[in-house]
Amino acid sequence: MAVMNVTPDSFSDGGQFYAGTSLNLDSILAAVEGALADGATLIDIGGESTRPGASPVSQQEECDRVLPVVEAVAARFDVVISVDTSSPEVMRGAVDLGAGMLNDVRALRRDGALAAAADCGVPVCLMHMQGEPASMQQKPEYRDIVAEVKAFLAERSAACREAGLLDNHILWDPGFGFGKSLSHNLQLFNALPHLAETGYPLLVGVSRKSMLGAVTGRDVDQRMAASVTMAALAAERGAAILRVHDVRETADALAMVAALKKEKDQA
Ligand code: 7PJ
Repeated sequence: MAVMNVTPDSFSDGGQFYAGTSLNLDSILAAVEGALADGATLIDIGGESTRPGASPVSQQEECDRVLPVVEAVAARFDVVISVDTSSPEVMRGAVDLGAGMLNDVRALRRDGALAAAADCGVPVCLMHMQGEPASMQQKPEYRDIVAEVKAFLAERSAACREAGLLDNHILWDPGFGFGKSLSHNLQLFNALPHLAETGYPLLVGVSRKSMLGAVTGRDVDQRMAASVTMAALAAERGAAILRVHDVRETADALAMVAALKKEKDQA
């Protein structure tokens, strides 16, 4: 899954598709074309920065950013488009225009989001986050991070089924970096095989995140090796989808993981 942020302020790639404050559609289409050539099979389009400390955007602003991009990408490419949003209006608008998946860092907890997702009828990624982006990294606390994340995702999955979503349209994401210390993130990562046992496909997003900077001491533009390594390890531990910035390098790493698995399965 290739990340396409259509925000002026995302943490690793903010503003890359902007000329001043106006969005440049051609530069986005070129980036999508590149990501597909590099091996992406899903494109995740987001219009709200959820970096630590970010403030929320209005639904109107988010619609204005995201919907023209979804429309243009859907018209031009045969690829599954995921929209990274918590906003029911963006969900409905994007799926109307051809999006095939919803990715919500708030796990459909906003008013109207569960109903919107059920009406959309597409797969949904439920992500765990403690708190809100504006304050989530201030003092994250858990008694048992793995048990709490798992219980949260199970509760949200039950809410989804009650709202009418199909069980096989639900994906889980532990939400690396969202209200978690380095130790919390590492514990969760080590627990991926345990989470995978639940049967929900796992989506993992660690690409360029600060947990990698905390371990390696590298700035955000120097975290590719750590990102690719973690993507390969996540795949080995049962992740089904990797949400990444460095598509080509990650695709090579995943090809190696897949080759090892295939050889083993044949033995
Ligand atoms: C994630 C996400 C993630 C899912 C972002 C960033 C911050 N959606 N949206 N999982 N992260 N499902 O790209 O680092 O980890 S935005």
